[in-house]
Amino acid sequence: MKKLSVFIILLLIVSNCGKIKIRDKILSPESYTGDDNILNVDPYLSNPYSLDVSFTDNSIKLSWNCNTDSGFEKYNIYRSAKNNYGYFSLIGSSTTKEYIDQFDKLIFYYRVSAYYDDARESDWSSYEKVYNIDSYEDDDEYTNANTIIPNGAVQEHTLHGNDYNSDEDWIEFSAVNNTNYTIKVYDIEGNYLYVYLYNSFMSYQDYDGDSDEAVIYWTCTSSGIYYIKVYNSSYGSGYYKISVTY
Ligand SMILES: [Ca+2]
Ligand SMILES: [Ca+2]
Repeated sequence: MKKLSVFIILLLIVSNCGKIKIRDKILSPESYTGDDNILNVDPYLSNPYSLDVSFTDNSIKLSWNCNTDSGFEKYNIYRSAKNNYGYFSLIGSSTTKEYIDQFDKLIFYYRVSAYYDDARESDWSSYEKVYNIDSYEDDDEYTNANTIIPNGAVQEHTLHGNDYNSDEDWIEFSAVNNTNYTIKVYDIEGNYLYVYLYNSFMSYQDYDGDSDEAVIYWTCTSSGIYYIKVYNSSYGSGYYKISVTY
């Protein structure tokens, strides 16, 4: 009887360890540092593909495709601030090929897997990098431009557009006659960014465009409010910092 009790206790410990191990692996993949199966991965299951991100009602909408097998239960959605397998965390699940998320970081990544009712899980989809909606939106028209203070704080913006819907950012500043200004857009991510400078009559003053750093050196000849427009010439998404100095 004693032997049987010990056996049952051992059996419970072993089975619980197994459960905890699987659960930990699924819920805390950020603890993983290797590059083989971080989940209870079944390599024969099809993983989701064509993961896409769009923005709707200030939310992030994920959509994807997948060829599922029998026993399919749900999709698991993972998010990371770094493009590294070891840093992705499970944030939610969906029984459809869509997921709506809200997150306040400017740049991060998603991956999706398919989860089955016997605790098997497909490998992750390819990652999708997200340039989130920044806190200055909606600034797509010069009438909604946000103010930047010359010699003041640097601003961080994103262009959250995609192939069909481009973001455009307007920023205004007060300039003084006979002063030399430097408008610098730097730490650029994404495709070719253009920076345009206009006066308050929307008369074009100057421009620059670059994939690393775009700079306008400009001398003000009439005090007033001036407008900066930043956009991506290929409707892509991206990130930049902007400063105005004199
Ligand atoms: Ca923006
Ligand atoms: Ca904008």
